[in-house]
Amino acid sequence: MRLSLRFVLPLMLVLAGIAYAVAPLVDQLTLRWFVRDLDIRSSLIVNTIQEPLQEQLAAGKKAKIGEFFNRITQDERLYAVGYCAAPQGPALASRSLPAEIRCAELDRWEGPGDHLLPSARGPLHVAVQPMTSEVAPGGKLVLVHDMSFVTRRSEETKRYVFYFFMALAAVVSLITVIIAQLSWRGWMAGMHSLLRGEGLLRQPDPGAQPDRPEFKPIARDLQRLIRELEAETRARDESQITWTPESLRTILHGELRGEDVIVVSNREPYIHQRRGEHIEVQRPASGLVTALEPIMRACSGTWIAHGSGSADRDVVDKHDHIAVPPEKPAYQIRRVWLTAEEEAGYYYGFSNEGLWPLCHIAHVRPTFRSGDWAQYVAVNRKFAQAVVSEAKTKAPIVLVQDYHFALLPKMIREELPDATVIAFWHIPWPNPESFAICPWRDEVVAGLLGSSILGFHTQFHCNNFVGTVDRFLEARVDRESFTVSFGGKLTAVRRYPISIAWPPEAEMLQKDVSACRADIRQMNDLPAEHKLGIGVDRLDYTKGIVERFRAIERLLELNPQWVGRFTFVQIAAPTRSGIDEYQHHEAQVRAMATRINGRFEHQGPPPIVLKVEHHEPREVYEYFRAADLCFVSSLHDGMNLVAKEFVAARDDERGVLILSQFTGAARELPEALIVNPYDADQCAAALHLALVMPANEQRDRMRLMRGLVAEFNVFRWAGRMLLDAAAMRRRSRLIDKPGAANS
Ligand code: GDG
Repeated sequence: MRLSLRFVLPLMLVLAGIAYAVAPLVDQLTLRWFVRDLDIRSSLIVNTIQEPLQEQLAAGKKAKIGEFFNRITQDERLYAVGYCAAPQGPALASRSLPAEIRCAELDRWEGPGDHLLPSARGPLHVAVQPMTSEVAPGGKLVLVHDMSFVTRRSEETKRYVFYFFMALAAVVSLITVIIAQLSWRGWMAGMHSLLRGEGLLRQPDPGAQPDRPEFKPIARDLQRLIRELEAETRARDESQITWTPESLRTILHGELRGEDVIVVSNREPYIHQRRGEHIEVQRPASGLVTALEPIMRACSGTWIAHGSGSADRDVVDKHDHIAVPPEKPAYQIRRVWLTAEEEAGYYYGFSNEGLWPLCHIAHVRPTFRSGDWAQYVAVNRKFAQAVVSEAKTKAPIVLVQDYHFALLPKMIREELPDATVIAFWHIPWPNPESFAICPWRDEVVAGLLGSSILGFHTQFHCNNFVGTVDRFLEARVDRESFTVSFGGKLTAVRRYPISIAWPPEAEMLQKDVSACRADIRQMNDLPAEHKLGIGVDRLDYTKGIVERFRAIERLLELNPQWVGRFTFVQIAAPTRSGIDEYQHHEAQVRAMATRINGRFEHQGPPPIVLKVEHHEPREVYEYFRAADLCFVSSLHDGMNLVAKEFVAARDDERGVLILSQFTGAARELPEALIVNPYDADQCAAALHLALVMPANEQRDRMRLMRGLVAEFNVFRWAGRMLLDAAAMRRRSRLIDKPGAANS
């Protein structure tokens, strides 16, 4: 309707304009026709009245001539008649003859031309005709016609012309709009199917219209163009955004207005613990919580997680909800309760004894038990039901976190086909051969392919995943757009490198570096100028703590000047201690530290200080600020946030980062000293280099790394995934329901 009005109104205006422009022409034309008519009519009258006039003249009855003329001007159009016997003298005329018409000036009214005389009642037409009789040689008859009827007729004609053009406009508009609507619909339908690739890139069903190969390149080009435009716009927009919790909130308010956002993770963002009579709220130190909390606050979403705290059940409402943060509630946690058997099978068993070693090349054999798998499936199903019951709309955005929930995306999609599921895999994805070890590899991969977007830290992990799909599933893999089409559903596999909050909380940097250096050395009974290295990890075999200690031992062997002058503090937070492998690992780490320290006993402070306990984030940062170097020697790590935290802690632009080449972080921080943790000699050389590195080189390296972490912070990580999801939803609305995207 709007389209029709947009077209019809201008057309009407144009045609009205034409009618207006044509009006003077109509006037001129009608005038000319009537003048010609009156000329003919005048000749006719002259011929008719010549004879009676002649008789009157012959009889010399001049008075009768005036009467005669008065009589014949009763005619509605004949206004006046006059007779001039000669140029001199007065005319014999009817009473109505205008004074301007004099016998002496009759030449004015003769010859070619319209001969109009203006008057108060309108134009008058004057015709002068010579008499042909012998009785009045040289005499001339003057006939004056009233032309006001011409103006009336002309007005009428103009009105008809205007009506004609308006009617024409209406008919033309109607026909054009009908044709346009028909072809627009056809064209749009064609365009949408073209963009979907239906009938062009693939045939929806064998009975459908025949394939049109000539359109295939156009369809492909169009799809690529749209993708490129989107990528370009995104890149341009993103490069102008300084990512902070506020900018993330603002962007999400704009992009995801009113969208229903649900996060699912195993670990909850707030844990309620019973301490005697009191209930204490703990915030696990986790990059994931830091990244996702601004999203939750911005969208007032729901975070579904395993309720693991000893007082968790005591504080929830009857729907297992609790509003958080406690000091200023902005979103809610929905707690899911697990039995001891479920936790043993799903969390300790399949997730941490199966998938964790399977995905990390750390030479610990994965253990797969069918009982664990059954619990993993059951717990994933339990969380899927929680997602469905928490969804406020049919198309929520669900952020599924980590390897504990590989089956969840597919389960959610079965219940909520219009949901946008973003799954993020925080650990590496191994090559297809390694992944094939998993007895339920097909189910795990198919489960993840229920996602709309599947994220990894590095392109290498994306490649491995897509390779695994290609090898084991009947799926269509597009390596150009990095999408997988499986079971009629498209999954985009994307790289989203995780990071930390920038700037770090002010509290972390409150104590100045010199005070941190002095206090930490004093606390550990170390001399004031003692060289200090730091390592902070969960006590996990993938973190390469054993290899790190071996490298320290090698440093002291190769460069004995550091014996008694260098100490490495290892903070090792206990983790998964219910699993045998972790217990063996802890024992191995403890024994190794004791052996190395024993070897260099009596030569000053010990080379290794091992602290197997959880530390508060503020204490961790104090160690980072006090150290001369930080050593991250993971055997395999999705990203490794410790490396980025060390960089963030060093606002003095000092300190050296030694970083394993097998971490995702190594791809983003090439200014670190990159090492192979299996090569003890190389690591020892890096340690020595770090200990003697001049201040200006430390500053140059640190400055570059700080710049990167500042720019590529955790708010960008979260924001990019959600912006991609928002764009995906807009596109699918546009393709599925033309016009809906604007509504
Ligand atoms: C997985 C992936 C990926 C450690 N000990 C203490 C403590 N921490 C903090 C660190 C850091 C976090 O824990 C560890 O993060 P990482 O990234 O190093 O490693 P994972 O726990 O294995 O995390 C990993 C990450 O997911 C995110 O996607 O980077 O590759 O394996 O923040 O500071 N914090 C406190 N006390 C400790 O004793 N407060």
